[in-house]
Amino acid sequence: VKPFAELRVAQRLQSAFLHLEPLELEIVAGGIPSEHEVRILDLSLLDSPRGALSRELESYRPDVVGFTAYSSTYHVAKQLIRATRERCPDTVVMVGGVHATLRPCDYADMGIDAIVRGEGGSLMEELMRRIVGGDSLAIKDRVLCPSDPDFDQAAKRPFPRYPEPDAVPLPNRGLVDRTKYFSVWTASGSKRSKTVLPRIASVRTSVGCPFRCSFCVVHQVMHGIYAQRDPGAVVDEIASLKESHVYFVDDEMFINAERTRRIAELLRQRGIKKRYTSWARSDTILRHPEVFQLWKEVGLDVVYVGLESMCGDQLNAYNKKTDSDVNRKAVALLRELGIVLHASLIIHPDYSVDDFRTVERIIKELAPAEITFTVLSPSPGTDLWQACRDRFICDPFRYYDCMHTLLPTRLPLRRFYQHFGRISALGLRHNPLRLNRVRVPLRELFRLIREGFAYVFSLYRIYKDYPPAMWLKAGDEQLLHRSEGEDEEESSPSKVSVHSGARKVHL
Ligand code: B12
Ligand code: SF4
Repeated sequence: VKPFAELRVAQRLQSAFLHLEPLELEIVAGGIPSEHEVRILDLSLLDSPRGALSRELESYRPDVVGFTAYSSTYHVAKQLIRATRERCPDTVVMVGGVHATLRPCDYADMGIDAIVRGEGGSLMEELMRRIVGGDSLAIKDRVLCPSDPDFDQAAKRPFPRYPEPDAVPLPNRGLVDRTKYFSVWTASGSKRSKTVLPRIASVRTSVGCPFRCSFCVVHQVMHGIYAQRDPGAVVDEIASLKESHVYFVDDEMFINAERTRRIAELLRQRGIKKRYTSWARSDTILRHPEVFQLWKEVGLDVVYVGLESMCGDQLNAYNKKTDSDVNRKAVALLRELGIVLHASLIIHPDYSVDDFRTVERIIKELAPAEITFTVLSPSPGTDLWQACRDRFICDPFRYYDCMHTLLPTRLPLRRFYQHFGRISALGLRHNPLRLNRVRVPLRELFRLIREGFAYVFSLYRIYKDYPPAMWLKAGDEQLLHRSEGEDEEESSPSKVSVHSGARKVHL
């Protein structure tokens, strides 16, 4: 089960610009032996998701239910898990995903049977065998059972190592409605675009990253290891996709330029013609312009770059190991290659009006580009989170989405979000479709305008998600109004039987 995003701004982002398939659950499903029946329920697609889960539990009566969650949906996952536990007391309930990996202790008190840390697909065969056999589900540092007496100790152990990439199963992509996943596609080789909202598939060719940016959890979860799939296997997977547009969900796909060169060459040799989006660091782009040139030729349209900031001091503070000059040169190089830049910039809660004005200038400098912003937010499970514990102005689980500030803002909260909304609107106005006057199908144009407005409007209004007493306050004054208590959803218990032999698994 994939939880839905509860905060409006995350919902708007998904309905307007980007909604990716639940690859994490598809990989887990790919590891479940074929004698078991598997379903995936992606609640992020549904209008009344809580009811949908209840109905599904009632009608399908799964023997095993597996939840996934990033920290941005942990708050919702927790409620859904509790509701499932109450409704299905005999069902095996497990959870995995980035939040479970970072902080398994957060799932300890909800009657869950197993908490999976790290990669899950490669564990499923063994886990299903144990479930059928009625054996303990605990597997060293990878699967923890809160009912075990040593759970607290086990939860403090280091993150498990990522398995050999070829041990990770291929995603089972047939379990979701593939027509629902899309991305806005602003790259266009001509003055007219057939679609700017294509259906999209996600592919992961590598996991991890050798860098150690202070706001990022990737290097922690992966112990700084960069795990890479074999180019042949990657190209086979791409060739098998029905979709013509692919989003690479690697943390940094191009770290090993030789490997990505090989993937591009194989795509070309095999005549695979699709369009691609990927993430890359600015220094990687500068180091290997020829690889990006090759990738442009085989279909790379958009590169997401975590520029984060155009100020050297800030980049140093984030331990980004790049500088503003490298960022500028990478932007210029992508432009020269005809690859659309998706620039991701971090807005620090400490920003003043002048800092926001600087961002406005940067937007104009980067254009035409897709430009998006996040608010610097310590992730659960990181040192930064630990260090900031006494400074959170709100429930840091419920509001963790890198849009809602967890930390006090220098500007009054309402003012901060007025500026945040303004730069986001400005960013949207500087996208390549608009600046290059690309003609797009009318239906899509109307949808983009409608959803784009709704998204920007939701950004301006983020401050309204905090108690009114905080709206006009700035800095440590905001600390006085820490929100307390959490609403839990009520759910009614019902009985579910457990079969022997083959199991019905709900992911
Ligand atoms: C692509 C991506 C996105 C995409 C959307 C991804 C999606 N499908 O929802 C976009 C660009 C929209 C995005 C947005 C955001 N993202 Co993001 N994103 C990623 C990225 C690069 C890859 C995610 C992915 O597709 N992974 C592929 C799957 C296969 O891997 P997986 O999730 O780890 O799953 C495996 C295991 O965890 C385990 N597992 C997972 N679930 C389950 C369940 C069971 C039952 C079992 C047994 C096992 C299991 O097995 C899986 C298969 O191997 C990650 C980086 C990373 N390394 O995780 C960041 C990451 C997840 N994002 C992050 C963040 C912060 C965000 C945002 C909140 C803010 C932002 N950066 O804009 C938003 C939130 C958007 C929202 N809708 O709520 C953080 C999350 C930190 C945290 N504490 O959770 C990460 C880790 C990046 C980082 N720098 O720290 N993101
Ligand atoms: S380069 Fe990207 S993936 Fe690597 S540590 Fe920094 S933010 Fe994380």
